[in-house]
Amino acid sequence: MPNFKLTLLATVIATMGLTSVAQAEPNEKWVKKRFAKVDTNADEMIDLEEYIAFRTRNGKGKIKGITKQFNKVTGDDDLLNLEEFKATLKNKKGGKKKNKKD
Ligand SMILES: [Ca+2]
Repeated sequence: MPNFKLTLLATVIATMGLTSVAQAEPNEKWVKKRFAKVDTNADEMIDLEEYIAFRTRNGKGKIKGITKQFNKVTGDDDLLNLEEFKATLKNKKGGKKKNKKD
């Protein structure tokens, strides 16, 4: 049944393709969705309170460290915009998945 094998192979390749997409760098749509979730008062900026709530939502994370990171990323306006939020996500990932195909 060569056709069956071929179909199976195609399915496996397609599944792998989808998996890679899902694990790739956070895309714009995903980041915006995430941002909207963190931005609980929907003013399109994340303030320290919202950021702490987001980072400690699993009961993990130290407020002192989170505040420090927040201040570092926001610069001088004490508010996190979409670009800065994206930067915090990238920092967290650390680019370790670069050679994941190996
Ligand atoms: Ca906000």
